[in-house]
Amino acid sequence: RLVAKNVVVGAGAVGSAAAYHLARRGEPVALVEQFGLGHARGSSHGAARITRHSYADPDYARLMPAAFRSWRELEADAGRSFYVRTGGVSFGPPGVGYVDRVAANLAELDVPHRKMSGADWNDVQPAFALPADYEAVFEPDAGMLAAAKAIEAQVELARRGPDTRILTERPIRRIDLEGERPVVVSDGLSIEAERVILAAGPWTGRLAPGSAAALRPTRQRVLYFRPVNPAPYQVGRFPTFIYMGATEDDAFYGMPEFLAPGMKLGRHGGPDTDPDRQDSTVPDDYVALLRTFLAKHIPGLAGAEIVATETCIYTVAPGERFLVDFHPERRDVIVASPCSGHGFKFSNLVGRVLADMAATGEADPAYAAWTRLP
Ligand code: PYC
Repeated sequence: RLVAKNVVVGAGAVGSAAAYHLARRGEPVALVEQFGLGHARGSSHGAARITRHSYADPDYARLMPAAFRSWRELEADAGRSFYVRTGGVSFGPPGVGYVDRVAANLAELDVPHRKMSGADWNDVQPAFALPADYEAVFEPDAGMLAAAKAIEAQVELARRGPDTRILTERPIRRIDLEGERPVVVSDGLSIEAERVILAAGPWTGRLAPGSAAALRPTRQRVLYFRPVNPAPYQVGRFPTFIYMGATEDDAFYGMPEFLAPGMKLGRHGGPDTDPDRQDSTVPDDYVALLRTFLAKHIPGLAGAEIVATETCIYTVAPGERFLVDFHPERRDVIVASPCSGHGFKFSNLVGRVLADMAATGEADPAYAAWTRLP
């Protein structure tokens, strides 16, 4: 049996960020991961993620300036950069209201942006062929984060703390809350902790049963397209994009080629799944759906070769919000599921918030929009 001051369960984007921020505060930390570091079974793998202030939900838009700052701080600590500025466009058919809400939030935050019609956007960016009456808003500061490299840096910086242990291949079976202190139970190993941060991605609901009903793991398919002439779709010429249609499942995103072969594209949303099941199949009808989307909006990519595929899991909370809170009955267990398919850009900041919650036993009201455990 080990005894540890802070135990973080899960070494993905959020857990590694929490360990880094605890170590940065001079706190001892044990970071426990059920697989190897950088594994592809959860939500944190892959080369890149979109970052943007362009949010329709004002609670999340308002937290983006702090999220951008937190990546800059990580870059300063690590001595290398993870953010690349590509610009990002959000677009969709008229009447949906998404673009209006995004533009209103950008205006409120004083973030540079330009709202325009589909026709105007096509003039700016000839790779696109949006219907003329579409609505679009372009944010020049949107871009991408080098996801895998940033997580590696967080782990590396966590290791530089005064007393950091990283335990891999350690599946956590349960968190025992019977005694005075929480005990994190693995096979042949129990760790008694002063505080536990549970950041286990799609496995979080199982380890924090009170929150399980609110957390729904869904399986996403991500495809990498490489056209014969990739130059117009590369960083410097092509932006990240978010498309939002009239229905919940009519949502797509894409980003230029960056640290991976091909341009990344996916539908935002997927079927419910069991995170223990490994399924990397990509159904033909899903490929057809993406090609139809491309034919209508970015036609030069519709026939492009698919050079790689990935699956990953979203852990979706009600309203696509985050779930970051103390356990309802005790302050020494913190449950963190800031995902819902849009969490990576916040993950370093969430790590800092979690480290502060663990160290002080208090939640900063500035982040109250996240802290909603049912
Ligand atoms: O939050 O920008 C985002 C995003 C893109 C794809 C999935 N989430």
